[in-house]
Amino acid sequence: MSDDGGAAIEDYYLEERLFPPPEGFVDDAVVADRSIIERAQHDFEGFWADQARALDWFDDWHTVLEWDLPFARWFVGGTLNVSHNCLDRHVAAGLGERVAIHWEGEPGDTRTITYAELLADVERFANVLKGLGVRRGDRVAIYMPMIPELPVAMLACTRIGAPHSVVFGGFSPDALRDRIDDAQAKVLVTADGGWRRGAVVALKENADTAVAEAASIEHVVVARRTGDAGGTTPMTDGRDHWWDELMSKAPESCPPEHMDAEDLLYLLYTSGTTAKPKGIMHSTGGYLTQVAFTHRAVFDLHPERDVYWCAADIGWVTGHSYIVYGPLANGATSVMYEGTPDFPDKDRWWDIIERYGVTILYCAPTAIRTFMKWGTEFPERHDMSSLRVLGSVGEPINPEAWVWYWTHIGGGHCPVVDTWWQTETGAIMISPLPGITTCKPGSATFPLPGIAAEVVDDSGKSIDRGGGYLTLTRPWPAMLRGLYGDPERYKETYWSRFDGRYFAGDGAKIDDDGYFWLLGRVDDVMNISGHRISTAEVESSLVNHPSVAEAAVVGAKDDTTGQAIIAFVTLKAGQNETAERGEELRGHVARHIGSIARPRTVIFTDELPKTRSGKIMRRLLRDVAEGRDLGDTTTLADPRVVDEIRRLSTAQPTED
Ligand code: 7RM
Repeated sequence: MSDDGGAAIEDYYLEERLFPPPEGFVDDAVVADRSIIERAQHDFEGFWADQARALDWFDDWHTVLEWDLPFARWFVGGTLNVSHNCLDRHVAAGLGERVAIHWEGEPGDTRTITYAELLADVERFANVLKGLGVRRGDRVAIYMPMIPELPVAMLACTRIGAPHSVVFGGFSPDALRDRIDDAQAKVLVTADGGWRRGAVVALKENADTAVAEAASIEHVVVARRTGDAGGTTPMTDGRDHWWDELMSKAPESCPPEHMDAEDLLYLLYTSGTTAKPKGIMHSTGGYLTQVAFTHRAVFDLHPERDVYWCAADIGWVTGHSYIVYGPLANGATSVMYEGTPDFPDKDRWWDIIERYGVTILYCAPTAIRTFMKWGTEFPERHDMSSLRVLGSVGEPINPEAWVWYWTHIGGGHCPVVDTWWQTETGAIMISPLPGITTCKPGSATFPLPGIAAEVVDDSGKSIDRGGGYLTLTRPWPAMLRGLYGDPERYKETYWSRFDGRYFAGDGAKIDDDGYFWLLGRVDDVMNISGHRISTAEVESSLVNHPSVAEAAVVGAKDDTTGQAIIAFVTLKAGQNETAERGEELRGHVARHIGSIARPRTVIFTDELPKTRSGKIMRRLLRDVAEGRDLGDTTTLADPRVVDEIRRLSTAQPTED
């Protein structure tokens, strides 16, 4: 990253503007007292211990951190319970009537759930699980749509000390079976179906296929969501049980288990470089400490008055940390929405913000760019003056989308926090702090208090300016504790590339003012005639062109240059996909970054293939670009996109 377009990147960001915290934002920002930032710098263990003290512990820890690189133990000797921290203590503090979840289903049905009601459901469901033979330490698989029963199931697991493994509802039966198998889960919690763009996703049918080949499952609990709309649901006698029938028979009260701070809270599978998914292990005390702190600090959360909406799916880590555990640990009121932004129409999101008076919105750049593509007429029809803070996560946000978000959604009065973190880090690591940080659109700005991030060059030497690899140099409380059943792979994957450092897999650059810029996965770094060019950089340049809504760039094999840049581009409404436009875009990138970054081919497509979590499927695009077999596409948001991209890639490329 450093050996080529360093200067070119500077050129591109010459247009960078500074965005200080909006005037009159808040004078009572959660982190307004900068002394905590200083404390974190001088004594990071003491700082994290302060944050841990904000939780309820049954027994105090005796040691804040034991660090036997790369294995960390935080708050050693301490005991606590996550569901107690997320529910009981708020009810005990008199907040039982506060709304925990404003839930909205895709068809428009709604439910309002208070902390007292959520606690009651969680206690009952914890007893249901116990009744099915689940004991402390047993794994429970969860395969559900975005309905309130999902967080109930998760919290019930934490109450009895049974680690959960949530498998995203868009995954195939095979993917579900592999995850159940790896975790040796005893019980599967699912639903008859889920709603997606007006159609029923056959969850129970998928679950049946998976469980037929997953011998560890003894019982399946089925929540009712789609009912008859999904056809009749076959139930296997003795194995399958309706959620509501078990709940009506379950005892009301279930005291929380006293869990060790280091006990496994959950597994979350994420795909790595090999076919076998990695079971990321998260702990109890450290994880909850960091998600609760970051949720308060990064979103400037004032639980007594904020209405917070994280528009992710709980099937991904963003939902685990910032729909379920962070907000509930902080006693926040959240919106939880089952559907997609374009159903039944393009007003849905803004309508939700208006109706619930959402004050904090957290979503992905891919959503923001989609909204840009649709145009400002949709948000403009709605009163969104309740918004105070906007967040972004999942991939680098291009400056144009950042400024659009700031201007058209935030109305210029909301800080925009671009939050960098990973399934593995468990919680936000690099992000602005609202009310404090002066932002640069496209930059995640600085590591949070208590976090030590450094950019290193190829040899592992830390550099304080320029581009390289993002590493973490000290343990952090929410860090993964390992890969389930594979300690060697944990060491090898994260701790072996650079001595004594956690390597995040991301490229990053530090600018002259010390700001961190995430440049995408280093496996997305292209090598063109020996020059390293980041896919994110070229994408940023493309989406900066007024005609472009979205762009994904991949490096395809090229006999002369090693790799060639192939750009998949979605134009804004009303723009024409002509060869001239393709030429113009190639020239545009060459002007912005340098001719070395000029895409060889521009392919126009109506939509980009994305995983359900909104990440662009670069591997697939690379395959399309190189004309290879497409393999498994089950994590695609819309599989038809593949066909379209395949067709277009042969029909319309503009070549030199
Ligand atoms: C939270 C999440 C992790 C990868 C990570 C990055 C990319 C996430 C940002 C980002 C630039 C951001 N977990 N990423 N957030 N890149 N700026 N603010 O997405 O495990 O699913 O993905 O996502 O490449 O390594 S994840």
